[in-house]
Amino acid sequence: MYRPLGITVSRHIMDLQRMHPEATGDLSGLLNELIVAAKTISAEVNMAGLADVLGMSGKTNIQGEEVQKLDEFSNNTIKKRMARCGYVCVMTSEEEDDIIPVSEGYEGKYTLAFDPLDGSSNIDVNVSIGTIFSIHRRKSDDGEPSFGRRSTDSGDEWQSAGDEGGSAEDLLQKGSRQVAAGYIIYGSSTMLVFTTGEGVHGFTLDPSVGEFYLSHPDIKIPGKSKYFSVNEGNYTYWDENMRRYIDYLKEQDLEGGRPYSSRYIGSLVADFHRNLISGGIFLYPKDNKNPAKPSGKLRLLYEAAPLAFVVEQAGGRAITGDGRDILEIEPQELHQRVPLIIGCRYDVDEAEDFLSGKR
Ligand code: AHM
Ligand code: MG
Repeated sequence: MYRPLGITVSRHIMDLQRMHPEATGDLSGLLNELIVAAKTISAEVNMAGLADVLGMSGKTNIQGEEVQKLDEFSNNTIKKRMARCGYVCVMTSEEEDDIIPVSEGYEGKYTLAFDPLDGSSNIDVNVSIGTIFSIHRRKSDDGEPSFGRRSTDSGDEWQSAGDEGGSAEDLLQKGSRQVAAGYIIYGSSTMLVFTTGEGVHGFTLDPSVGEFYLSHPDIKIPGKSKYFSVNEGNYTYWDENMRRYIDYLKEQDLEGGRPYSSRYIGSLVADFHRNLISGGIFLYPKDNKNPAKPSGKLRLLYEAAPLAFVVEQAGGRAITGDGRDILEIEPQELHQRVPLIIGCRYDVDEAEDFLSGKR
């Protein structure tokens, strides 16, 4: 069978590291461990229709072992692998209430926030789902530069780390301080898309050899699109500006490229990935559906910030629609929700004008 002599993701990571002679290799190590976890999850996702993985947890499989739901399985896989990898000091997961400490003696200099399996309502219906991750340096680290460190970081507030575990404070850092972020989409093929602040690169898993190969180097999102992704069922809960914007996208203006087409999968990674590659704007705005969730549904640390880092590195933009850039938000709590408007720069700018009442 033909096998391309492609660039594997490990080689790509080593190449990035080589561009930074000061790098210790910890970020490379961390990414490689995460990739192993992703491959494990991918294998399980692909077996979902065959093995007795679907359905409620607490069931037993043919060997009498307890079967976990896929989102639990994904959470546990990442947690266990990363807790003893030696590169992270603390983690947080969308699936857990509190911070996840790492094993004693394995404290590293990075923090990891992850959504182990986003779009879990789509698991049982064979729709693409994904893992999202976000990596920061711990606040208490010495701040020595390594590859992936963003050039805007001054490093001023960084102090000596010692070998203690990290805290929630280490995780509550704004998105502009991420050193790496990305996602794995379990779709018609499994793809890893990530950035370390030097462009966005996509890798496709060849399941027969268990390797991710570089398939989408230096991804750039189109400047403008003709697609919008939003749950229009929430129209009645939106404010007037948001309604006017969506009405505007649906009006006929052939020269201006309207009406836009609608594409909404209801699985953030799938919607985002589609828009990243083919162009589009995704919106999960604030709404008044649930008074307990005035900022919409999506989470800053696990969903909005990592995808914002990816989209900005690809030339796009991510905002809240109330005057803030996603990457500039100082998180107050681990599970904080934010409105998310993300995608092609022209479209996000235009949405911003509507949502701020300028148009
Ligand atoms: P989850 O983290 O519980 O899976 O929920 C997040 C998902 C996103 O993938 C998706 O964009 C959104 O929820 C869809 O929500 P809705 O069904 O309200 O449109
Ligand atoms: Mg999620």
